[in-house]
Amino acid sequence: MVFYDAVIIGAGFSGIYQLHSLRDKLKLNTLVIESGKDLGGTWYWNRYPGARCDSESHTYNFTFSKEIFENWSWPERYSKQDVILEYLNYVVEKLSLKKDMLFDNKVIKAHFDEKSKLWNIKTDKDKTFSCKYLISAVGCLSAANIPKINGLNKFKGNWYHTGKWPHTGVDFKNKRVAQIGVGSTGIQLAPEIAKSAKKLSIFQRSPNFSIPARNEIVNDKYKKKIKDNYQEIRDLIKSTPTGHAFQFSSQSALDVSNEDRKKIYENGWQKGGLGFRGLFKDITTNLDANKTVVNFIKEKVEATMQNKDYAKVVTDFNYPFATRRPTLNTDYYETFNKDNVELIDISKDLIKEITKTGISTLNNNYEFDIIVFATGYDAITGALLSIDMVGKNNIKLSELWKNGPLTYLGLQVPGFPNFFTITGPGSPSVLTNVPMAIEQHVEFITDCISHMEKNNLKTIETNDASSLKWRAIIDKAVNETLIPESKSSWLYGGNIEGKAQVFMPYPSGLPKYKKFCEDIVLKNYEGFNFTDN
Ligand code: NA7
Repeated sequence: MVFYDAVIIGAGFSGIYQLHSLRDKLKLNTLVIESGKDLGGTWYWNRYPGARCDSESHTYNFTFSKEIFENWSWPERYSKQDVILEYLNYVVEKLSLKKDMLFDNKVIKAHFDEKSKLWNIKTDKDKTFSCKYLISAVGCLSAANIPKINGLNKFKGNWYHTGKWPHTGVDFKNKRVAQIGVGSTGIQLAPEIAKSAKKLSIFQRSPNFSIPARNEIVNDKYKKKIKDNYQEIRDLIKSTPTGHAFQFSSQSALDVSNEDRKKIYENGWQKGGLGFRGLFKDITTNLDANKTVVNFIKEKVEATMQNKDYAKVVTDFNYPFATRRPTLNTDYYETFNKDNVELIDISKDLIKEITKTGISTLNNNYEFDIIVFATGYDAITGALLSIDMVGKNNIKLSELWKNGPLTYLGLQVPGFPNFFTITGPGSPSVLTNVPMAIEQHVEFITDCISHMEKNNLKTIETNDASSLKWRAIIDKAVNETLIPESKSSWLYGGNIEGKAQVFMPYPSGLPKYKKFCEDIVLKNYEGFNFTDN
């Protein structure tokens, strides 16, 4: 068994910055263990055609180093998967991090030893390690959700999940393709499959709101402006609730005339991007305000789609706008105007089973060569719970979280000393431009470990009271919004059969969260307990 001061699970954005911080700032002997054959996390796995980030490129990167920021240029408004992967490799190379990463090893077990106060870790390749600090950087959207549909094992064609896309790519040319799922991923993917498939059949269970991305190649002048404004950009994206470079309007959607409101929505629609949801302050808190945007989007989509039956299905919204993560698209609605694309409403005609040759619904039998699952993830807790994690007094994480995750600040779990979670449940994570949440968490964890090392402290652990208090703060805050109108979303665990329905991320924005953390540190890490032997 090899000893490290710290072990980090995962080599995506979180693992990369955490390794740099612990190894280069605190001089701790640190190892990253990664299940993929290389670094990148989400951007290593999600190689499906059309995979692109919804955050604008210059905001979806690290900001901790001016030099790293300024020496990189993003070619498009939103970055493609392969470019983000190239960027992460650039950062890792610049900081010489790869030598401290172990790939192709999935952590399958992590048990806390109460005598030694160390974590004992085992991987699927039978490698064992022990460490003082264990940090989860497993990501919120990494445990693929492959729906349990009867008969998948009988299917004679090929099937894929978007989050585990083959590195060799998939050839759709002249193929009959089924795509199940129309979340962010499915909406990016469908226009790409439709370009070459003989036929694309899109299976929709719930409609999704989607705003035009308006992606574009950026020119040198724009690139220079980004580089010249490092500090301003950093300050801005660290100060907005979502970690994006847009502010929410201070105006109510109900305080303007119908005409003015339409103009504002139209401008937002033409501009494209996630900023659309910030056009009025009460879109996510007032149902009447929300209805104005729903009606606008319906009109836009109906005007785009030639098949009016399809238009009805994709706009049959059964939850308010932005109560799930809004998606961005490039020609998604236009794709339904192609002759080789059909829409199947499986909320009415339920999938019965997968057969040798395709998919049977209650009313129809369809034949396919390829089935693509764009069915999302066991989000936020799935990856962590796939590890056999045991804390003090033999508490299993799966047992402790049976009725929903319990953490303090999304950073620590009661009964799991010296174990930290980056973007764990209870963090602002997926409700923000995620790298901004990651930078905050990594810096908090690094400062905390530095404090422990300086003061010869052995363990840090949160307690039940603090985590219950944190849960109550989250519940109260989310209940003041319209988000509970969509409990079937993955934010509530509603997409996974049998998963406890609990709202998982912290919903009140990054600056408020950061202030919480700072106050806690000033009060000598209130809510955490340290031991020194
Ligand atoms: P999402 O957003 O979870 O979307 C998954 C889609 O798959 C959604 O349309 C689901 O319908 C559908 N789905 C899931 N399970 C089934 C079953 N069993 N049958 C039919 N349809 C199903 O995942 P994405 O990968 O698109 O995006 C995840 C995040 O990645 C995204 O928010 C960004 O943060 C990046 P449902 O709506 O549940 O009825």
